[in-house]
This record gives sequence, structure tokens and C-alpha cells, in this order.
Amino acid sequence: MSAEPTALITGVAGQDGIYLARHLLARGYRVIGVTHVAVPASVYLRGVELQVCDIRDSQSFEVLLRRERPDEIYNLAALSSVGQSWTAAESVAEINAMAVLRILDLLVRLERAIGYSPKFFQASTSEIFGIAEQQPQDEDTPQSPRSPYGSSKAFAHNLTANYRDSLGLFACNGILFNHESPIRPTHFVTRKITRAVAEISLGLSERVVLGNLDARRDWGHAADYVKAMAAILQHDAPDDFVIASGRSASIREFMELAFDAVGIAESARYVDFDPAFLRPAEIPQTWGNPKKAETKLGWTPSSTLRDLVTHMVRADTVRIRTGIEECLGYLFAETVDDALAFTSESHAQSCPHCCA
Ligand code: F7E
Repeated sequence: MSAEPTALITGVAGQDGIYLARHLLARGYRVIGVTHVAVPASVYLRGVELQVCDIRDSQSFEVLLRRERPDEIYNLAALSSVGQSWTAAESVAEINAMAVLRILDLLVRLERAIGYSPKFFQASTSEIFGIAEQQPQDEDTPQSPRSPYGSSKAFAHNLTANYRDSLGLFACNGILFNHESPIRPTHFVTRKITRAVAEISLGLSERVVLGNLDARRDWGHAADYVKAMAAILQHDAPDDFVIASGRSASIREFMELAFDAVGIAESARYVDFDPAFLRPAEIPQTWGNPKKAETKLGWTPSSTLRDLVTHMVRADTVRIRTGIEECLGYLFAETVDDALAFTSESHAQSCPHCCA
């Protein structure tokens, strides 16, 4: 029997699952990664023990927990697009809300039946706040979600806190503000922009078509945010924490930084507006206050917004130049300096990751 801690991550094939798995593997964890369907082999999931299980199926999830007995469970599985949640509201409620209820119930049952009580992390979100009067938002900001996604996450958030406070589970919410990376899917605005900017700079595209450029988001780097997730479960008492950068910027500012990263000054010339990308109910601004995480967890984000944008644009440029979509080298960078040293030239010549 090995003494290494075991973590189970649901939604492991998503952006956060990949970053968290790599973080925990580097810290000596055994990592079990759960996906709802079998996923193709991926360099990003090297070292992860993959299991197929739909978290809506609590019987299968129970079999998995009884067999593997993870010390920590990170629930990252979700339908995560706010925009798309309007056309898939029932699935969103089933996966993001009801499945969490079933997992929490299962944890109570297992604790009572066999004394097994893993720590539980729930990926909560700034979307639970909706249009908040309080700026910036913290752990006590009233919830007022504005989408099926936000509503489902608010349900899961409150239930996680209730099962902790009333039934004694070590269950925690990380209230995650927007966090991005080079492996963010392109239906999110940040990666849509960085991919398009890379294509425009290489002469492969002429324009990027976007919706509301005035919305403001508190953006951080996913590599930083998964470290906060792990730190939350290492804290001596279960609790909820806002994980945010502490600054808010508009989509337009993000876009200008992205064009700036490839030396294009007049970004407006390359941008078209399409109302199809507007939301039925927009949240004009999110802005988080990470003071509690800083004070109690010692967590601070390492990337500035410019670092993040530059990293994403560079990775997309390298992808297009090399034709290699998936490479560990795109993820980061343990440090910002590493991220910024990552260039298309070094990748094309001698990538220590995918070319090894
Ligand atoms: O939109 C505006 C759009 O889809 C950001 C998820 O991880 O973070 C994410 O949710 C903003 C919105 O992310 C386009 O109207 C303009 O104001 O990148 P997004 P999100 O909705 O903020 C939270 C914290 C989560 O929890 C979610 O899971 O950008 N916007 N033009 C656009 N958005 C998209 N997608 N596409 C556009 O063309």
C-alpha cells in the first residue's frame, strides 16, 4: 500500500481538470480522473488514471468511491458555458446541480455506513452573484444568478455549504471568477480572441466577430486557480473562498492586449459585431475580492492580465505555425517568466514536451 494521497477529479478532461491533475501529480498525488464518456488519449492526461463515470449516476459513482477511496474529491464536472446554458437548461440542472446533491448525499451515507469521509471541493462560480450591488464581490455578497448556469451553480454552492454546516462534511466551495489559459475552449471569449488574433497576425484571417465588448470580467490564469483549489482542501477547516485576481477589465481591453501582443495597434479595424453573441441577460461586471484566500490560504495569483493574454496568444501562434494542437508546453510555465519565454521558435526547434 502506498502512502501517497489519492485525489479524484470529475471533469478531468476540461481546462481546470487538466491543470489540477498536473498540479497534484507534481505534488506526489495519485490522481484518478473521471470523464462522463471515454476520452481520446491525451498528452495532457499523462499519469492520470482515467475512469468513465457519469456523475448523474450515483450508483456507479458509489462503486467508484468504495473501490478507490480517494482522500480528496474535486468536482469540476459541469456544463460550463453561460451562453449555451439557455438552450440546455435541463441538462445544466441535472449535471451542475442535481448530481452534486447526489454526491453530497452519498458522502453522508458512506460516512455513516463505513466511516469513509473524503474531503470535497465544489467548483462554484462568480456567476452566482449575477448583477451585484456590492463591488468587489466577496464570500458574503448576496446571490442573484442571471442564467440557468448561474442558478444551477448557486444550488450546488448552497447545498455544499449546508451539508458542511449541518451534516459535518468537509465540503468547500471555491467561488471561481473567470480563469483562462491556452487550453480554454474557443467558445469562451478569451480564447476566441487569442486564436483569432494569432490567425490575423499570420495573415490567415481578417476579422474576429464578437458580441458585447463592454462587459467586464475578473480574469485570472487557470494554472493559479487550481493551486487555490488544492489549498482550500489543505486548509485546517472546511470553508468557502473567492478565487479572483482582484481586478476587472472589459472584453475590449482584453482584445486590445491580445492585438498588442502581436504588435497590432488599431485593433478596432479587425473586429465586427454580431448580436447573435449577446446574452439574454448579461452581467455587466464581475470583480472579485480574494482577500480571504490571501489571508487564510496564503494564495495569490502570479499572472497579470497582460501575462495571461500574452501567454494565450503565443500558444495559439505556436499552434498555428507548428500544426501541433496539443502539447504540454502550451499549458505553462510554472512561472510567468517561463510562460513568457515560451516562443514559437523554441517550440518548433526543440520542444521538450511533445517532441520528446
Ligand atoms: O463570456 C462576452 C459575454 O463566455 C465572457 C465560464 O467559465 O466564467 C465563464 O463564463 C463575456 C460575457 O465567459 C463574446 O457576453 C462578447 O460578458 O467567455 P465567456 P462567462 O460567461 O463569463 C464564469 C466565471 C463561469 O463560471 C463560466 O463557467 O464575454 N462576449 N463577445 C462573448 N462571449 C462569448 N462566449 N463569445 C463572444 O463572441
